[in-house]
Amino acid sequence: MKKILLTLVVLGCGFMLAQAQPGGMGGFQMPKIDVTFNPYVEAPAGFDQERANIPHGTLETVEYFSTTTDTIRKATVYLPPKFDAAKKYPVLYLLHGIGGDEREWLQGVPNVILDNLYADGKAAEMIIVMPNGRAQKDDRPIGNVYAGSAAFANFEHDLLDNLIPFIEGKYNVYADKMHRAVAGLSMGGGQSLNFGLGHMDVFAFVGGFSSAPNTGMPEVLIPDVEKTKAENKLLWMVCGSADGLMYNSSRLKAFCDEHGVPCTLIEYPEGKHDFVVWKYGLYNFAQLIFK
Ligand code: FER
Repeated sequence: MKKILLTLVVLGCGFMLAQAQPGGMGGFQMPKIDVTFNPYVEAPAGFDQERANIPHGTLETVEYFSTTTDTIRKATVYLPPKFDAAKKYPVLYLLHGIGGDEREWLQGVPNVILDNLYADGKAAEMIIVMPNGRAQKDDRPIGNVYAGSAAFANFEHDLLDNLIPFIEGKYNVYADKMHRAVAGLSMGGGQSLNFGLGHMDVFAFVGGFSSAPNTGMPEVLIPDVEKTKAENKLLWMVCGSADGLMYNSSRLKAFCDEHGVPCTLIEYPEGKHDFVVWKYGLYNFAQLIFK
């Protein structure tokens, strides 16, 4: 009897270990959903390497008052090379992950990637706004960052009611959906899919890179298939094949394919939950928006 019990315990532990995620991104691996991925095309060598002999954009930090948190909040802003205050620009809102803040995306050198795209004539000129997506009074990524999920959901209000109006007051930018995009990594990917598809009157272009479990169910993100087909201009996703979070992206991709909603999901070969995949995401997404 004891032997049988012991065997069962050992088998049970083995099963649980086998379920654990290789990427170690918390929780257990969700089942894989069978989808047809869009073709992966490697980014050209050097796409994320600074080139000395081309014009460079600039990075600055802005501060705005948020009625959502009743605090002054920060965002990092990238202005394209030869930024001209007399010209009107579209805006990409680029959102970070669970352990990040308004500076996390700098690890992904968005300024270098965009400078290079402009030098090669591959992207429309745009301003990139990298906010702090943890909308709570103390928005630093300290302690148990997984406990801050509600603040990531709350950012919907800060973004729509406070940050977008602030950016549109401070910079000479277009203020219509065809000139606004939202994309992000992990928790920021989930936010982008939730807010972008939830507010198609605000954002025409939506990107999710390695989107996290905060990603809404497809039926919630796309309650009206015909409306989404008519109003969304880009739904673009990427996730690493070795990232335990593929489930969130593939669930949405499967729904889109079933209902004829245009949607891209690229599986980054051997991609993990890191900036290799997210830089690739930005490199590609930036070329597809505002055109
Ligand atoms: C989770 C796994 C990962 C989760 C969030 C994440 C809220 C986010 C990861 C990231 O933003 O990098 O179970 O639950």
